[in-house]
Amino acid sequence: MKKVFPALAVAGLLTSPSVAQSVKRSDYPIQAVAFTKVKLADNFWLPRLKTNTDVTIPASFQRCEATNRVKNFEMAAAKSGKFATTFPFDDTDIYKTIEGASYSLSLYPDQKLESYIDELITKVGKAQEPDGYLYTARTIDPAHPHAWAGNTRWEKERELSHELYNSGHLYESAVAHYEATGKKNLLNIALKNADLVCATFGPGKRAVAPGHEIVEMGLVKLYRVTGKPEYLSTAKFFIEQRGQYKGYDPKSSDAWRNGSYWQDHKSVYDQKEAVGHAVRAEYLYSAMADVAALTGDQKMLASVDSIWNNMVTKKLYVTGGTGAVPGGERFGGNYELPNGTAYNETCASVANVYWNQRMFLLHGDSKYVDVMEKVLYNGLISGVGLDGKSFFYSNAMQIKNSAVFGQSEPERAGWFECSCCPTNLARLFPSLPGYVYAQKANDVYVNLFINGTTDLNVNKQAVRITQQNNYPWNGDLKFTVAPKSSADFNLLVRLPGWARNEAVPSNLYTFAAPSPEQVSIKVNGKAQPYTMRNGYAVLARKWKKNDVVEVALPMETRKVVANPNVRDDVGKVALQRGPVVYCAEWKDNDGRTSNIVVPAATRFTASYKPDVLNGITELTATVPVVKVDAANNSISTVQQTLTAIPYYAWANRGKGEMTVWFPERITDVDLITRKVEEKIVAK
Ligand code: FUB
Ligand code: ZN
Repeated sequence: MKKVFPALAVAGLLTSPSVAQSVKRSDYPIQAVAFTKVKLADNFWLPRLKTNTDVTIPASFQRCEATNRVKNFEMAAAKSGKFATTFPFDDTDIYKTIEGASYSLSLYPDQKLESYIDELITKVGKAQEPDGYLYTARTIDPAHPHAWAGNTRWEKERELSHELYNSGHLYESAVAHYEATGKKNLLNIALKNADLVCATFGPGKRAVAPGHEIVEMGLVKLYRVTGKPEYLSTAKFFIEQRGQYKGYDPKSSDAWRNGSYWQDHKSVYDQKEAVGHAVRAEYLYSAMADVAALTGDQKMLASVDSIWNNMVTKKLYVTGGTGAVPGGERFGGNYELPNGTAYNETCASVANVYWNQRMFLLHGDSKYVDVMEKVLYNGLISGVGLDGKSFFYSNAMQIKNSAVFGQSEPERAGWFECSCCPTNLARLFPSLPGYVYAQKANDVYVNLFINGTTDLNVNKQAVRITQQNNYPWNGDLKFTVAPKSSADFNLLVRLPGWARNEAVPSNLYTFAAPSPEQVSIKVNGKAQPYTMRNGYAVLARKWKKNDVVEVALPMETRKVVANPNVRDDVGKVALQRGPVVYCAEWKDNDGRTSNIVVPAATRFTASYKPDVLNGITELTATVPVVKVDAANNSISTVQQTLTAIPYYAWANRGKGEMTVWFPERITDVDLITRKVEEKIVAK
């Protein structure tokens, strides 16, 4: 495999002098340390990345073959046949898997995989029309395009054709492939398509607010690689097209009729609230952050700041999930966060990671990383089973037995007809090393606590940082800082909100009681004085080779309560330890969880179980559970051991009840008859 060219690293992204025409300097004030520069050695994440490489990516490629997604490209090349899958965006599953596989090649070089990717890229290239158009749902048989595609190119782009969505994923994939392998075969296909897109859309040309955002983020990535201004200006043009279509009914409360489903109900400059289809929305907000950073557009920045505040104060589940409403896979109204029907698409969590990373790079505030960490350790990885090949599309917040409540108990599936989520995870996981560190001049940010090593250049001085910890189970963090020779710089260690008595950076969730435990920081064994800046402990000193920083984060089990406006959570508590949010699952709790009460005085014991669910810290406590008498005339409580597991680990041991929010009093428990209860337990 061709190694990444170190000389191409510009601003945390890579630019080839042979490709770049002019590299624009204005950008995010903070730069992420590129994923290629961070080598992980982590007990929690590395096995997940390995499973992604060994299981998820091969399974995704295999499913793209088996479900005719690859065949679509072959037929488009031959201009014959019939589109053989369901959705016009099915091409993107191949792009996303190539993207994930490319990142993965940087971690685990694999000649066979690289050759397979090259074969697929050849097929993609052959499916591209001479002018750059790439959309198998039309090219296979232009006289009979997909029903969502319209009779002519772009005609239905505002609604459902996904032509530009496909382009966006192509660009993201091409840049990852180029960065990881140095090869331009996919990049050239992407650039040809992007040139067509830029020639077609823009002032005085066609105008549309893309029906499913991501082309904007993709164009920005191409701009970073090539320096070609049209890519950035077209991204901005697309963003600014929102709110221009006049055919909606602004008075309608229906998200489709009033345009909010597409974030198309008003100009982005007037948008203040996270609305509509959550994946679309969070890709748009990510692109707004990109474009605001690259162009200095303060109005766009103000909008995306307001939208983020709305999301984090009113529309975020305690697990980091977003997009509460199943109809339209969309954000609900303010505080509309029901548990029983929570949608929480896995792709929305992927998009939320992208968005929060960009917000951090804009503002340098740890609150964005706090949200990102919450998503990463909870609502994102709940989307994939421990086997790496079974997935949730929607991430439930509460499962009550179907026999009683008529709710079907979800099971993970290997693939979906609309299989956006598995392939989105496949691409996000191996890019994780790129989220650990960031830099701005003299400041080195440590955002995530993931074991491994990074080699940085701080003020032209080589500095190696090594992390050793047992996070997220243990709060003792150790960093070895090794400049080549003594060097002055600031190490900014994120002190997570949860370690500072802040459940989220808003009043949406708070801890039931403050903890008196304090963070402690030592350097070379001695207490280190530090100042706080935007949620970071600033350790300013002349660093010497092998200085050791020890940070102790208080790792207690905390009860979380929701803002009383979240109706479903009133009178209830959730459990959190470190960044990990817990749930109770039927398997550990005598077959049921919807009868469990967690009174205010409950104290939990935390114990690490290496053999349970690939190694977890489990929480236990003795609590009352509600029982109904045989004649269904009276209820009583019996004391039982409540065993809680990390939310992300549920649904790996069969179907059954699951609870995140526990009533504190028995009056808030849903009763079921004794007969049904016996049936459930016997199951
Ligand atoms: O429309 C493409 C993808 O399909 C969306 O991002 C998902 O929500 C699913 O609807
Ligand atoms: Zn999805």
